[in-house]
Formats: sequence, C-alpha cells, structure tokens
Amino acid sequence: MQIDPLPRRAPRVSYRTGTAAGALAEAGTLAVFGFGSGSPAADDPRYVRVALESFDAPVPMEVWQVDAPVNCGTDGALQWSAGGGWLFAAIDLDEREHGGPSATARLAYEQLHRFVTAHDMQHVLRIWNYLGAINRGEGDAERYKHFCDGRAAGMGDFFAEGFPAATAIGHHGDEHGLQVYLLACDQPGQRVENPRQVSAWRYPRQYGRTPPSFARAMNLPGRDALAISGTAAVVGHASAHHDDLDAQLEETFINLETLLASAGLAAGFDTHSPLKTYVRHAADAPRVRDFLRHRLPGVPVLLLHGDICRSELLVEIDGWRYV
Ligand code: 3EB
Repeated sequence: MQIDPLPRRAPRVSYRTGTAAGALAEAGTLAVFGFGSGSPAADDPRYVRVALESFDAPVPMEVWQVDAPVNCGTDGALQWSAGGGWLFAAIDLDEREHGGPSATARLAYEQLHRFVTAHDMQHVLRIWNYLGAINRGEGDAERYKHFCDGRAAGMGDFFAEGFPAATAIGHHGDEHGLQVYLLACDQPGQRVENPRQVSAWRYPRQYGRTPPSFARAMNLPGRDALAISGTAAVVGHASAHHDDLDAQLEETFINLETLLASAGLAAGFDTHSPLKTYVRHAADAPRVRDFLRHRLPGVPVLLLHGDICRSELLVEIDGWRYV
C-alpha cells in the first residue's frame, strides 16, 4: 500500500531587526542571515553572514523558520541545519586556497552535492551564490563565466532531471570569498520557466562556454510557496534597456508577473512575499526603493548592494510568493 508522504509546509521567510541570538533561540529557526560588514558574528551553524551591504538602517536580518525541531552542525567547510524534512546547507570558500573561481565553485558544488545525497535530502530546490568581482574580465574571461564552468562541473549529472532555482550576485566583500547556500527537501518541487525568457541553460554561446544552470522558479513540494530565482530585465536571451534603471525595473516586474502566471499563481505580491533586490550602483538605491514602495506597497523588501552577473544589468529581484 502506498503511504502518502507527509505534507511539507514551506519555510517561512521574514526580514526583521533584532538580534541573531534572539532569532536563533526561537522554535523552528532553520537559518538566519546577517548582511554586510556590520552584521554580528554568531557561532551557530544556522547563522550566515552574507557579504552584501544593506541600504536599510537598521540592517534587517533574514530568518527562515519551519514547523519542527531543528538539528544543526558542521561538516568540514559546510554548515547545515535540518528539520521537518527541510535542509539548509552553506559553504564559504576562499578562492586562493582552491585555485580560482572555477575550481572553487566546482569544489563548493561537489561538497554540497555530497552532503545532500548523504542525508537523503536530494531535492535541492533553491541556491544562492555570492562571488567577488563577478564582472571582472572580458568575454569568456569574465569571472562569472568561470563560476558557471565550475558550478556545472561540480553539479555533474546530479541535476540531470532539472536545475534548482538560483541567484548569482557579485559581492563587494573579500573578493576571493565564494559563498553558496541552499534549501533542500526530502520531497521534490516543480520547476517553473518564464515563457518570455529563453531558459538559462539554453542561452546561446555568446553568454559563455557553460550556460547558467538554474530554473527561473521552483514550486515547493507542498505547492504552498514559489521560490523565485534572480529575475532581471532579460527578454528572450537578451538584456533589455541597457543602462536605463526605470525601464529595467518595469521589465523585471513584467518578468516576475509572468513567472507567477506560469507557476499557476494569482498575480501580485503581498505582505507575506519577501523580496530581495540587488542594486548595482549605490546611487540608484533611493530610486529603486521609491519604485518598490510605489509598486509593491507593504511588501517586505531587502535592498542590497550587489553586482548583477551581466554588466549592463542594474537591478535584479528574487524572493518568495506564498500561496
Ligand atoms: C539572467 O536572467 C540573469 O547564474 O545562477 C539570474 C539568476 C541570473 C541566476 C545564475 C543568473 C543566475 O540570466 C542572471
């Protein structure tokens, strides 16, 4: 007789102020993220300092919570936590110790792959990647292209059935630092693509030797939330509105709404739809904030200083839509 799997309620993601220790002490806390050089240190495997500066004061932290007791630990360079069928894992590597961006990305993905497989949490649903100087180098020599090579090599055939949703952003911290963290589950999600955009893994050769390996979004196993990948002003495979911030924001919004429709969700974002917005130029942050306040009143938004992986793109948005 087939036994129905337990429903997996999506982790709740919030942005809030307060102390990391306080958030870590709450029941069901799977992960806490501090942003920027002013974020506190905390000696807990569930806590990660992300090397992106926030444009908000006080700087919010991001908190992930599940409806179950949570275990956590470290395993070599990995830190992890697990509860209720969900797994968080993070790795922070120094490129100088591993031979550059490609070899480091490969190692990070090999380690994460090994770990999720060993813990029966093979369904990697969502991944974030933060690397330094992402746009340095021309054409095929750009560091992002090397990252894409190493990521694909480290993934191997593990994602043969389809890629996770993802974000890849350039940070302004120690430029040799690569941070990768993920959310996995013991049940599969469902990938969502954007009909306005060429799937990233099918991008033509002009964007690099190795096309970026990610899905545009992921419906979580319980169908109660959509994890939205980094979304920018890409139409077809081309970047639209080079160097026009307002037009890129409008195009990004059309892409976000198209993704929601493609995922079978009602339109719009609400007070339970936390979004992260990555802004290339600090001088653009106030304008981006105004745009978001006007277009997404009441929606929790974290505004972060980061480089988008194509140098002509000025802004990118990722996040969550709960059903
Ligand atoms: C794009 O649409 C913009 O390499 O993991 C967005 C999300 C982008 C994820 C990645 C890249 C990635 O192609 C760039």
